[in-house]
Amino acid sequence: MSDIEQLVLQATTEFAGIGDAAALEQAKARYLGKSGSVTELLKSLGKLAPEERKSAGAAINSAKEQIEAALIARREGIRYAALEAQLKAEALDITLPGRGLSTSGLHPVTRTLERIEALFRSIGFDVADGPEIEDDFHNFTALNTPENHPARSMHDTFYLENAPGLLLRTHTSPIQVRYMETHKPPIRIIAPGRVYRVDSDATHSPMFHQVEGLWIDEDVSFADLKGVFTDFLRNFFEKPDLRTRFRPSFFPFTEPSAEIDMSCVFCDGNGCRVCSHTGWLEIAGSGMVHPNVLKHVGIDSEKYIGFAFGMGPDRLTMLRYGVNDLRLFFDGDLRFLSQFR
Ligand code: 2NM
Repeated sequence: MSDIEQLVLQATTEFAGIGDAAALEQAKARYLGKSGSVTELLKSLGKLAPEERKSAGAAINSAKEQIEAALIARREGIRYAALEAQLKAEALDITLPGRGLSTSGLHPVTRTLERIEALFRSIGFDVADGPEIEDDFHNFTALNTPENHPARSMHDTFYLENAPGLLLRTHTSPIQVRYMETHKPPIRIIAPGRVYRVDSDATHSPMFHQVEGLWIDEDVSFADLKGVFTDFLRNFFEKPDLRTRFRPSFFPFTEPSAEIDMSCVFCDGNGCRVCSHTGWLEIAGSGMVHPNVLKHVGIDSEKYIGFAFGMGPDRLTMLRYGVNDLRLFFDGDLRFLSQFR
């Protein structure tokens, strides 16, 4: 290797090892500065014989160019490394954690409603629906509820402020009224849905659910009511030995009327805290549809008769899953709801 090639190798190797801009400029001065090695070589050309000057000059210029190129490349390298370091130091994390995938599930009350619907469909009942904003006729008058009945007061019923005669239905019976207005017997339906009453404490929510049932035909009896409802409860709670009892009661829309109790599903009727040591749980209201109701919907009350019942699927859900506070169903707290996935 010639001295010039040696010099080029030395310069490029030295440059490559420098990581600091000031140090690089000092190294540059040693090769390309006023008294740098390359400058000294160029000055020495004058001492050479004229015939040698041309080739030696070309070799030195070539070496100078190579060293300058290495210098420029290294400057770029240092500048780029400094920029990289700055970007890294000033970097902002503009990302957010992903939302992730979670499993969804049906609300426990929805599961109960679907279970009730499936059981009644299996014995030939249809599932009917209707509006949550009702009129006075379908919610009260058609159901034989007198003008002065307390349920009609503003203390018990939500009336719409700017729509006289309209209210939030207080039961799902108006669904059945509408169904009877538009269908001829035999009628076999259940009417599930949301209902609203002015009531709010540990055991009452202003919105809750109801499922009512209705069977109208030429010879439907109270015995049919007892059989259908007892069978339903035994299937719903998966307790073949569950017992029911029917206590005389009063509703404007049924005559006779009865409260339905079932043997406690926690102690099988032996008495426990859930049933207040009685062995029984109140579970539904029921009765034979009042002839006045049939008259209001244009069904011949001399020819047709039937039973109706009404129950609270929210309470059924509490009993089935062992939940002790009704409000948990309507708070929307996932810590509670996700236990039903
Ligand atoms: C209940 C209790 C007893 C009932 C009556 C009717 C209708 F529309 F046929 F007259 N629907 N639901 C009824 C009867 C509801 O809920 C405690």
